[in-house]
Amino acid sequence: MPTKIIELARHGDIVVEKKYGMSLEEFRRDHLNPLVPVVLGDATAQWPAVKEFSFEFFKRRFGNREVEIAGQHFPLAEFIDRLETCTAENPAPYPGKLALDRHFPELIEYVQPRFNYACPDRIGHRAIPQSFACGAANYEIFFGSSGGSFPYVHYDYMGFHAWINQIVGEKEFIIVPPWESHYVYPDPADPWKSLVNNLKDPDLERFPLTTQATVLSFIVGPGETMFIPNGWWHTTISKTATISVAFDQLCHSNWSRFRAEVRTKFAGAHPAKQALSQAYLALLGPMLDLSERMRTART
Ligand SMILES: O=C(O)CCC(=O)C(=O)O
Ligand SMILES: [Fe+2]
Repeated sequence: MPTKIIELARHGDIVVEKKYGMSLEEFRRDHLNPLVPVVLGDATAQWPAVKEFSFEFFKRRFGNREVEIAGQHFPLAEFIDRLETCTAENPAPYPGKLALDRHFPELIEYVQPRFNYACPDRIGHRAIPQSFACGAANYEIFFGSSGGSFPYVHYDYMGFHAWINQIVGEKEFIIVPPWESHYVYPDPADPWKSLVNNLKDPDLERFPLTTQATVLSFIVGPGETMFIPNGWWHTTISKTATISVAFDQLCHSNWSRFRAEVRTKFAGAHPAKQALSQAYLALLGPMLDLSERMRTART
């Protein structure tokens, strides 16, 4: 069956599409390797989460569980009531983000299987020192209210690819390509964060170059998955109350970017330590490539 394609956004020659029934080969050729974002309409079709998760489900099963959101502690039921009743003008704090394995370990099986497009992944590999992976959480669950916007425009740290799986409600994504970083004013103190907080209505006195940026925005709905390759600037706004589950990926296609990020992260370390970590990653990359290829050949 041919891949079903729906155009979501276009700006000049940059297009964001939603695809159904895409082969792994096509994903790697057209998205993973050239670093082209895409929305997958059916990657999570097997996830029990897509059928089962709702605000009602979380209130019933975990309503009394205490969660910390934006520095405040709530029983989850109280936070959910707030999400569902607050207004777009006065949204609940966002992101209401929790590590799934720490807060809801019993729900990990609801976000399985890991679909092929996001495999292999090296983030949890035992050969990668935890300090390099910045303790990236396996799966994070995000609860949002209508109007809740991610607090800044950014790209994911350490050069990771981001996978954001929309489970309940609709979220708008606003993205800008990596080669236009100079139009979005990276924060000199945190170069993966932009100083511009509203890309759709920027402060043109402070940020005049944003008018030249290719800003693409589109909606991702329940059961759909956003793939954001490393380096793409992004932020979100929930259009309704939302639940999403996100994870990062490190593989062959972002390995060199990851090495560059490790170099920057440890720029202040002793030169011998830096040289050693770079030499280690230079050797490890091809070894992991080989072992991943052998594993694929066996399956
Ligand atoms: O789902 C969202 O609101 C965006 C999440 C995100 O970009 C991140 O956590 O890095
Ligand atoms: Fe992100």
